[in-house]
Amino acid sequence: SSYYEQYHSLDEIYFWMSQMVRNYPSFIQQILIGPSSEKRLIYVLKIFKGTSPPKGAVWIDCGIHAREWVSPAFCLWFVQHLIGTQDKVIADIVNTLEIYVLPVWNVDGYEYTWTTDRFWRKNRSRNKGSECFGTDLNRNWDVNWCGKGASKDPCSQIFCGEYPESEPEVKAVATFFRQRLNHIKSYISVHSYSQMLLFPYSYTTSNSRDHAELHHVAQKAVNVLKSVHHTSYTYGTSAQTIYLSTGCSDDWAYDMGIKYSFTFELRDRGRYGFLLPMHLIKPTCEETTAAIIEMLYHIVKTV
Ligand code: 0X9
Ligand code: ZN
Repeated sequence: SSYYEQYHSLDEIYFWMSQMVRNYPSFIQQILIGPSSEKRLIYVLKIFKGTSPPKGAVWIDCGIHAREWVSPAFCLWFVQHLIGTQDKVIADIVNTLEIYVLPVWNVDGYEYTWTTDRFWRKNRSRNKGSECFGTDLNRNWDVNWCGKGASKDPCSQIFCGEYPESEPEVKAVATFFRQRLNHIKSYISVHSYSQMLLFPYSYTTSNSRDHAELHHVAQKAVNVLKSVHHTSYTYGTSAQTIYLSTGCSDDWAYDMGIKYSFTFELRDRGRYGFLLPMHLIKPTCEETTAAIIEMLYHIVKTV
């Protein structure tokens, strides 16, 4: 099977990134956004093919949770698809918008799932006064930080950290966003599993100001996704569809003014869970790509 139908170690993914910028220097750039807690480097790829200045940017991150291996696999697939296809809609997107892709956000945790504990979720930072390691990078944001659906216990899988943005992985992305706030139109975070497309809010069961439009975009995306391999997704606000949680990246991005904020939970619904077999990478990535392209096309038409 092809490179994109396999899971790859962190070192392989670093090498892949360097090859992408080397092979496509005119439209892929690699941006160092910061070191992780164990001092590994976190890189974002920037893809843009336009000749006039971009009308905005969209962000896609993968691998915030270490054990969700199909997520980084998706980011690699998606970048390759953007640069490898002749599709007119995709050409329109990459000629109009800058696409930022963060293939592995939680680099330390991802490495740890390859070497030591396949089911590790959090990052690998030390916690004061505790034997337990790690903060949940999706509970460490400055948005109702450490309220419901987050924990102050360093041993919890949903530990919110010592204070908002205490984790270098979160700080790096938050800083990147603050430097480009008016430019970034969309935030898309890719997790697994449970086959859901979620949008704000997560910290309250109330609807956001943009609920009708976000609901409409999610509905279109889920329909397109299903048309590829008959995979069913549920969609709706995080709090109403999955659970209440606070300090999450998607809510933070939305409240900073990034309207099109979404979180994907990719395949499956629990048969394999985090251990999604390699032969399911291809169909998962095909359908998710179709859904995200649908969403980005909606954005292109509004910028
Ligand atoms: O709990 C999470 O962070 C996500 N689920 S996962 O099983 N992949 O850990 C859900 C994130 C949905 N969005 C928000 N809760 N904001
Ligand atoms: Zn996750």
